[in-house]
Amino acid sequence: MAWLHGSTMTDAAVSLADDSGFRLHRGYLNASAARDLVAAVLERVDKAPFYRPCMPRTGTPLRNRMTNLGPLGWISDKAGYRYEPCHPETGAPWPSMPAALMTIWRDVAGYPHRPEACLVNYYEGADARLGLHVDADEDAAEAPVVSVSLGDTALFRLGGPTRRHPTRPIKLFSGDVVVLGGASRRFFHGVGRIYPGTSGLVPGGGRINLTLRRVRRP
Ligand code: MD3
Ligand code: FE
Repeated sequence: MAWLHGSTMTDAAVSLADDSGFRLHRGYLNASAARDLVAAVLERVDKAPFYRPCMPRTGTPLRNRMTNLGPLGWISDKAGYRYEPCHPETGAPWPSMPAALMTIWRDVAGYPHRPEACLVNYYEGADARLGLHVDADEDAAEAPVVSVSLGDTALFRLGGPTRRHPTRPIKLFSGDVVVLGGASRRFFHGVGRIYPGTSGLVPGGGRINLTLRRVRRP
């Protein structure tokens, strides 16, 4: 298993040997917990539909549709990347985060303050992916990012502090929870591909990734 290369096992969480603060909780949610979480998310997506944001300056549409839950949501438009309290198309406040997500954060984040944003990324179809980037739009730089994978398997790539740093491929399965703390919080990362039809969890197929973030300094 390629993703285990150079890693150590510590009570169900996989860390990299260089201990960059990356933690993978493989199978954190069982199938029934994952199903309940998808239902809670999609119920909220009814009121805050997936939409396709645009790139700063150029206005080119991003590849994947997204929405947000919680007091703040990550958005992108011609003016830039930022966090906003309302959906850019409906103008309504983002729906609440499901209680299960707060429980996951409390259990794995190792951070004493609540997350403020849950970005819901929807990877539809065989060519869905996410280019290599860093998450740098949050002021709470000490807070980790927590990610929950639901639905089809993804080939995630974790790089390092610069774009030229080599990337490691890590398969993320439905129910996996990843914590990006410490130095890994500022590492380049992306999604190389989705394996269509590997899970029936998301209605109509595809993958939903939830990223929980603290945005403002507490
Ligand atoms: C590594 N999402 O929303 S989740 C993103 O699968 C994002 O949708 C991917 O990258 C997805 O910004 C990856 C895992 C993840 C999230 C945040 C990170 C990995 C990260 C921040 C720093 C380093
Ligand atoms: Fe990211």
